[in-house]
Amino acid sequence: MPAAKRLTILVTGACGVTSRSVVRSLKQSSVFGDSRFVGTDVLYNLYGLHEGLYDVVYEAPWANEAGYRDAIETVLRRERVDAAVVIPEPEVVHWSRAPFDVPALLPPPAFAAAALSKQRVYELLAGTDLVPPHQVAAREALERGEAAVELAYPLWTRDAAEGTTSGKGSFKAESYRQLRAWLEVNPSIPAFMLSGYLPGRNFGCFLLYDDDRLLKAGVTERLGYFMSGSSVSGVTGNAAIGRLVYDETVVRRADVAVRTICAVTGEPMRGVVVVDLRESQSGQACVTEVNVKHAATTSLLASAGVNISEFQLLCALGRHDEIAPGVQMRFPPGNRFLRDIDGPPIYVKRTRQPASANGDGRSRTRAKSPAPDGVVHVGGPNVGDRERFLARVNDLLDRRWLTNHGPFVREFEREVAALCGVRNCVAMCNGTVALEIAIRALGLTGEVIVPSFTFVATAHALQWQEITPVFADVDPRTHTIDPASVERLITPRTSGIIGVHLWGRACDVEGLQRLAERHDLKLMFDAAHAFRCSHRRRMVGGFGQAEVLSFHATKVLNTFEGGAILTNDDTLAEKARLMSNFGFAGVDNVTYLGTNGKMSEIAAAMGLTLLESLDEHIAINRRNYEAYRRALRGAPGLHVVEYDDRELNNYHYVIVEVDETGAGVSRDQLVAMLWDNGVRARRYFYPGCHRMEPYRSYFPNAGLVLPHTEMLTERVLALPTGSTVDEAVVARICRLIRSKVGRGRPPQVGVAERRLGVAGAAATRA
Ligand code: T4K
Repeated sequence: MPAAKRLTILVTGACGVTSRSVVRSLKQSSVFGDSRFVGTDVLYNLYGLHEGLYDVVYEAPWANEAGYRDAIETVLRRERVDAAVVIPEPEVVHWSRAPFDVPALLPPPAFAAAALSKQRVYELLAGTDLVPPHQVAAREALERGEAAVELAYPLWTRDAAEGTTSGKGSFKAESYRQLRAWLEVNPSIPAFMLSGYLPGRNFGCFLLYDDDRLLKAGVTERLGYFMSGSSVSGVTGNAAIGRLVYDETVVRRADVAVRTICAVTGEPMRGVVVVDLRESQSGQACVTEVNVKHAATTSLLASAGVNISEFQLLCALGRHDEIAPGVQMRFPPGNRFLRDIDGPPIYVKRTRQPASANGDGRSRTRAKSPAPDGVVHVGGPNVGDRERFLARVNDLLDRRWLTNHGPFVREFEREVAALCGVRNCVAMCNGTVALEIAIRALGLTGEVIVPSFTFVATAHALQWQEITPVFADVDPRTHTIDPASVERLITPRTSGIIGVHLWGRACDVEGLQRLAERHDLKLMFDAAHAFRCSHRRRMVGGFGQAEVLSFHATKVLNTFEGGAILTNDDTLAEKARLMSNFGFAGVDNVTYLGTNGKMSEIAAAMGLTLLESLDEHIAINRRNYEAYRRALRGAPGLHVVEYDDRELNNYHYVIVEVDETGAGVSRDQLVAMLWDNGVRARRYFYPGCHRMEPYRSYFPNAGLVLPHTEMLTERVLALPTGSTVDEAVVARICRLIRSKVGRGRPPQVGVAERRLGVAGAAATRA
């Protein structure tokens, strides 16, 4: 096969920050990485060449000067250029009006010209809610007096001149006095763009179009942002810390803004644009400007695995089929970046490494143990980075948007959906309400089959709606619902099955699915324990018609209280969302019987913060689980229930089965001893739902058909783990356990007999 031709790529404005960011991206590309890079620039400042990114750079006049076309044409000819990336804006406008004979994907001419002026963009978007209230005011008018200002304070001022960067003349004026002072220190600005101050989050939305189709979209969010004057190179601008995210609402609004402008100019859209947006007081993302080129953050996207410069060139060359499918740019969660004014931006894949991996002791989310009172719990909550959580709390207080599907909840839903590989995540106030709403939205009625060996919420969520939970037995090996037991319980009144992925281990999903199909039943899962777990290499979240998570304080990821419905069914998701908000489908329009199941902003702030250290917490869980396994190996009568290491697990529950015959001590005696020593081990899920009210009264004989549940509820012990437990605590707990097992009085009856005995006793009690 002949070797692929080495391409020559022209990048204009070569010395500029953005052009260099594009070349850095292209050098990371598997398609264009070994290309020759040719630059053109006015070369008034050579600083930008110090990185040695280009093979050759030519001097060229400014784009509005007479010699510009000749200079570019000479370079194109001499270097046999295969494709071009055009930057900055004046050159984009020139190329787009009068294209050169080389492939380059540029925005259409009237669009490019309009975008050059903030004033024009605001005029074109006026009448929509995409821009805040605004006015352009001449310096003299403002100097004459307060009456020239039509807007309420605080307001945002910028230089209204065409083509200036957003930073120039930017200032938040709280009063006319402050505005006057700002005029004094900016004598060179003749007219100011005044607009309503947008206090919320700050985004740059990257959009790539071709043939009027949106091909790629992604968002940079600036978390800290400050004007920094100028760098050694003479470049003026700002520095930012931020992160790469995919924010559906922001993308939608940016796209609508672009389409609105195109509707006026009458051009089909193409090229790369970066729309800057900021959120208003009510969390509405508003456009602050539209850039018709890449941004200095372009190479950060490439570092995160999304090379938009590569996609743009592939479009220019007509090689669309080589572009990865899907509009949404996916970035690793918890990423961070630092973009200095002019240095190469720095991309940080995760905010922190798992404590076990770096061991440098600097992580603020390290295990702190034992707990302050010396008592250790099964569900000691993970807390995460306080400063980041408190910064979010400050944000939401500043925004004064505390609940009702606010920006943190929306972001949390997106991150959870992406992590679970599912189309929809509807966040809720807790797992139980999420179960209730999922059950209702799915239309379950009559009888629904559930395991008895689960937290009682699984059953209550049904009974609360007067649907009868019918208890199935579990597989004694996996502790999850046994499809054979389910099948025996199906009656004409059965409408569905709820499997529970107990301890984060997925049910026999396929067995249940077959049953559901055969008997035309709905299938959903209580995945309260199974966030970030997989089954047959597919993430839990997309199985059945819906899956439900819990983010209770004691869970691997907590939002204090919280839960979510995950589903690939958009209609079901929409229905569940309406039901969680009283059935409101818009102001004053109630379309369903609903309840209040909404997650609050502060809960989502906690969830987002903890997502940033999720890997760390899972690593801690795994370390504790391994430590328990090692320390209890060979202990008579004890069996640590194992995780399947071929799957993704959150290792959140350390479960031990105590066989009294071998251990010489009962599970309950062990628990009593541990509690006496400050170890709050738990008998999850004793005594089984069927032995709790109201079910015990409704189904007095249920135990007869639940032999494995009866056996496990007598044997199972959950041991403390999580970030409040370290290896020393695990060692102490295991020493306590070992001091007791294998020494006690031999029990009177064997396991098999005892098991029957318990079932028999249940029947007798009944
Ligand atoms: N489905 C399943 C399979 C579930 O396991 C759950 C909840 C649900 C559905 C319902 O989801 P949510 O509606 O809860 O979101 C705890 C939790 O309250 C419950 O969420 C969880 N399952 C269950 C397995 O454990 P309890 O009755 O054991 O809670 P409690 O208060 O005894 O706390 C557990 C341990 O955690 C204690 O040793 C104390 C410690 N703890 C607890 C809290 C709240 C702390 O150290 N700090 C804390 O802030 O149910």
